[in-house]
Amino acid sequence: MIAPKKYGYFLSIITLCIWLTSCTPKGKPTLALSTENTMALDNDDIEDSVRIKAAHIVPSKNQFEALKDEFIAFVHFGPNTFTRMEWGNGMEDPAIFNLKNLNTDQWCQAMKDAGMKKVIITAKHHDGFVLWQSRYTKHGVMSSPYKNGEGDVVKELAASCKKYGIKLGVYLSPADLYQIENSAGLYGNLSKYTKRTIPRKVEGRPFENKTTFEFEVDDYNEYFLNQLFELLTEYGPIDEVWFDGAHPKRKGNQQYKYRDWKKLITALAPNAVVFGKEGTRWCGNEAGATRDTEWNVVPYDEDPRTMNLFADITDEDVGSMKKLVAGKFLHYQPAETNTSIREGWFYRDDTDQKVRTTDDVFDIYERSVGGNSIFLLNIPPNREGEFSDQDVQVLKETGQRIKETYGVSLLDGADGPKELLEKDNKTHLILQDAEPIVEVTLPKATKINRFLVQEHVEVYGERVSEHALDAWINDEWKEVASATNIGYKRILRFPEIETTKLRLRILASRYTPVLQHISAHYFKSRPPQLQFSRNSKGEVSIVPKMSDFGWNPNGENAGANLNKGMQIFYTTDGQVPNSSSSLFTDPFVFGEGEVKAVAIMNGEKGSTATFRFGIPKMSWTLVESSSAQKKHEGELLFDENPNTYWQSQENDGNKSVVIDLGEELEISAFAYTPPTSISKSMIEKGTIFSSLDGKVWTQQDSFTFGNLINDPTQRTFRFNKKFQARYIKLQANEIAGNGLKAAIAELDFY
Ligand code: FUL
Repeated sequence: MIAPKKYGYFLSIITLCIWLTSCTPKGKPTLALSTENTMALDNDDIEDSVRIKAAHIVPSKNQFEALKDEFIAFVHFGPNTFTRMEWGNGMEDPAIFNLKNLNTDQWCQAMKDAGMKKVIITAKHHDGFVLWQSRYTKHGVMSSPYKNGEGDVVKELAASCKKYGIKLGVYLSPADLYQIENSAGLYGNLSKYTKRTIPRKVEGRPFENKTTFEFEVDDYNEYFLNQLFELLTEYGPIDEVWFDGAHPKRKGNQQYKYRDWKKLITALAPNAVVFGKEGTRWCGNEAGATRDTEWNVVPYDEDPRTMNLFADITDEDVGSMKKLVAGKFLHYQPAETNTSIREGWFYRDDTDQKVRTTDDVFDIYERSVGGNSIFLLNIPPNREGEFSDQDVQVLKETGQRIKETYGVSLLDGADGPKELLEKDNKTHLILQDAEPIVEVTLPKATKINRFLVQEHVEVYGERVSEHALDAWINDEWKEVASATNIGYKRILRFPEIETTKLRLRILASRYTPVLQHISAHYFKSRPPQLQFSRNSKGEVSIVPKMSDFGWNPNGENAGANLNKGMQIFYTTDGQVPNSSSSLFTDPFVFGEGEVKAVAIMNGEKGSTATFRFGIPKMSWTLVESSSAQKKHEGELLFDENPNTYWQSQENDGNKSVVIDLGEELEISAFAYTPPTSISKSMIEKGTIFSSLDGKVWTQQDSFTFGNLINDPTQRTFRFNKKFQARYIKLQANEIAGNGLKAAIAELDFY
């Protein structure tokens, strides 16, 4: 796409631009072009001109507000809270939403304690059940026992948000199983596109807001627009509209007229950033993983300002120069790192559903907010209409940690560029030197293990592509951390140092770097979180979770450094471990049951980690698998290695495995671990059969696991009744995403 003959022509345009636009006193310009939220690339563009354009892409006002919110909450609530499903089927009786109490003040208090600035509620999840008093459906709170059908969850939350100063956003699922499944459903009903007025008038339910719109739409788009109208006009200011791209099912080739939705949103909620469209984008996983380099300037093949359909951006590389030059448009679009505090998006129970520890949440906070993205953490309310105690505690501790660590800068009183040290981020510093350096001298020797830096993205976009931090140690500069881009915010984490001087070196940038803020911090490191594994000999190992400090500055093993002097203690009798429990030194043989472990470091105790191991698999054998791909044989589903898996052939109509447990055992539950390296073979629906002799089979139960592709984590299924079995058969009935092969990374029985 690069046309060399036009190179000279292009350069003269750039030179002209440089002359015509702002030049700083030393002569090096800060702006070569006017800044835009989206820019087209021309056939004339070469790599250098694309780089300059990329350095002039800035966030829109709404995107910049969304970035500044930094840490925001997600609330998944609805029939699934009561059915314990991840995805409903749309055919649930609304009476299932048997809510007796609702305490949205408690949600907002917990969010405030965590330092969260906004909450997004699933006003309608994929099942189509609505949490507000919509005029356009009866499938929702109006038909539930909550306040005798008069309740309105969105209204109660909006009132609490106002009281606690938290912004409100709405998740309105385009996929709608109720509208797909019921006979009068509007989704994919093949209705004609005709001119319709939004909102559609409903007898006795006038709107205070008298705005109306005319759109050429079909029944489902009209329904969707009417509901957006209600949500955006009757619940106070809405700061985010969240469009999920997931679809458990589709029908009638239903299309979404997003450009009409956008017109309505722009008019009724001008401050709302739109997720899943051109506003903000999915980070590409639901596990809280972050990219080392999260550019917010990304390429598009079409103009995102007029696009209707937005594909997920899941690649590791989202905006390198290589990616940008291959695009036709450059667009600013921040990522939201979205994950749940609990295993799953909806509340299931307080006993088996794991809750993330404070260490975990704080770690994701540092990686996401400190990695140029927005941290969207889901806290699913329980059946009492509250956040559970454990979740509240984690939110509180996370908030305290954020405040303790980032509430004060250790550069206060330091000697260095005032523009960057100022607290209120009103000033900025243009770094014009060929090798830009920012140096600060601290008032006294100070312990530091975090450094925060921000670019002035609002005005100058993101430009830095490589930087490093040095500290003055033993009379010389020593590099303590390095990373790629900065953008809105970068937090550098490194093992503790004591120093009087710091030096930030910008090693590469797309254009003149313009920084807005720097600060240094000390995080009182806690003993690490732990993780468990069991090998094929049945031996259990307990090790620090690598995701905690999985980066490798200057080739050092930062994890090992930080964990110096740590000891791990564990119990197998359900007791909470302490320094008098068994000391973990070597892997130990362990059968079925729960292991609890804790790391103790410098007299301080970390959070207790718990893992429930299933029946040991040493004497299991494979009786048969209906088929298997090469290198994915049946035995791999019980080799205690989640990275290997059984995978059936594509033309296997049976998709089943039979295992001999080696002896007759009592079974009460099973866990399915899907492979994470392939996404099209996860078993969404299946049946479990048991046998005592391998000949006579009894069907025990059928299971359904939702949302596996986006959230490929281990799923547990409890049988209605315990049973005795020596042989187990798992029959896959439906594969997620209409896949054709079945795969199992590990199977566990309890
Ligand atoms: C996914 C959905 O399918 C999940 O249920 C959840 O809402 C998550 C945030 O997005 O795509």
